[in-house]
Amino acid sequence: MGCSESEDKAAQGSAFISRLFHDHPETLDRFDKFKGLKTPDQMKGSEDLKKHGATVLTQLGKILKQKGNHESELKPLAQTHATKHKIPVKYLEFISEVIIKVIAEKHAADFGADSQAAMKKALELFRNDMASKYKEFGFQG
Ligand code: BLA
Repeated sequence: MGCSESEDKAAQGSAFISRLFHDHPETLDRFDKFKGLKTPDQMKGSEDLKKHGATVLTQLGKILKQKGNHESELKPLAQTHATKHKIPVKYLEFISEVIIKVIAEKHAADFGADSQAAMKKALELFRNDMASKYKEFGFQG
């Protein structure tokens, strides 16, 4: 209530990321800057995690809005994720599952089977295209 759109984004984005760390703790190892976060409370209180959450949601929103026509957004993202962050495709699968799970829990009434299926499909397309770009950057993912 009374939250600005950017605050919502930070809160929702960081909810996805902390759920990812909770369900798949090995993903935390990819983040030098979040390695020190040990408890759910520490994660909730981290301004840096909120910032990252907002970054992730902003970028994901941009990509999904392109409905597959996302080459110009995807390429630089695939490049950093392949060559710098080294994020396996498996982890992209994990975050996709988490996104659907968290939305389903928080917004059950507005996220029925059809919406879930549509979101799942959009994230699959995102992931498949990331995976093929990874290969262009020499990362098997
Ligand atoms: C950084 N991740 C970023 C950035 C963006 C995204 C825009 C900053 C710019 C860049 O480095 O390219 C985007 N991150 C996303 C999107 C998703 C996401 C769209 O999670 C979800 C669909 N990146 C992943 C996954 C992990 C990940 C699954 O996609 C971890 C398991 C890690 N992203 C990751 C790391 C950084 C990053 C380690 C660098 C963080 C930093 O040090 O600032």
